[in-house]
Amino acid sequence: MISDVIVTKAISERFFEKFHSALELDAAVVGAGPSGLVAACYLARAGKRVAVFESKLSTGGGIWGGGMLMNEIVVRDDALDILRDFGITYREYGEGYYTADAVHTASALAYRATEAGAIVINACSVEDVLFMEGRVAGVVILWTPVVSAGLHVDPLSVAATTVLDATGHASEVVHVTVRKMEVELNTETGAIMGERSMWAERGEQAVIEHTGEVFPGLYVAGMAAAAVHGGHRMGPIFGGMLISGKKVAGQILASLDGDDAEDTADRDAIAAAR
Ligand code: 48F
Repeated sequence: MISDVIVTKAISERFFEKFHSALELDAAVVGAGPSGLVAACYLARAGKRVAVFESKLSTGGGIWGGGMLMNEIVVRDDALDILRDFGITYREYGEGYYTADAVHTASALAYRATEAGAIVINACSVEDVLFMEGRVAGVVILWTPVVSAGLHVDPLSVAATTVLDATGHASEVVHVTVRKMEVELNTETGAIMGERSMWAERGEQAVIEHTGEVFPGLYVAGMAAAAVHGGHRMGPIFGGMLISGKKVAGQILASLDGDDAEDTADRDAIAAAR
């Protein structure tokens, strides 16, 4: 006999266990696209308390549809070590180009991040940041259906030593921080520079180069790094996103652990941050 009430109790108790352990974090990752999931995985593997807040029901961001709904993605050889680390199968296309199935890739990234201990809270939008003592100190969250329905409901807060904006083109966390707190960012102009048109070669470089802290406590990775620093977009080539996620994990680990980072954290991720 199945008790409907036990099913309800099991779900609610287990969910709130998870939710409570996501309230005081070393890193709050906003957005479960490729850069956010890779960052979350390396942070969790290094033993950090990390949760990913994803506004959609599904993780994976822009991976699923590959290019123009053809569900394959392209990576160059510089990101193959990350594919291998996540157990993602890929095939050589020729001259340093490789392809991977988009559904397989999106699934593997979520699987590895959660396997490592990252908590994913999905259907949950970050709509603001906690801002204290001149730094970003956490995120303000609300269920996405509440936001979409326009219900007048107050959000709740999560404290985090570091916050990663991995929200892709929209770079929503940086936007809300600049809009509400009028902060100066660590960009060439001090402001959000906006994304430029497609140029894969430059875009891939810019994403990696600009990955990092843009304001005390607030980091950018993936397409958000390009959008905040004025980089080009690059379409369905994903190596830069993966490398950016690993790089930012190393930077966050170095900032959390200071001089002990090399001893306590994932050496490989720290090396990627250099
Ligand atoms: O866009 P997305 O996949 O970010 P990414 O890691 O990768 C970019 C590529 O997918 C692609 C590309 C490759 O060349 O350009 O676009 O930079 O994933 C961003 C995730 O953030 C979620 C959104 O639903 C998506 O899954 N997101 C956006 N805003 C919020 C959010 C928010 N305010 N709160 C929570 N999640």
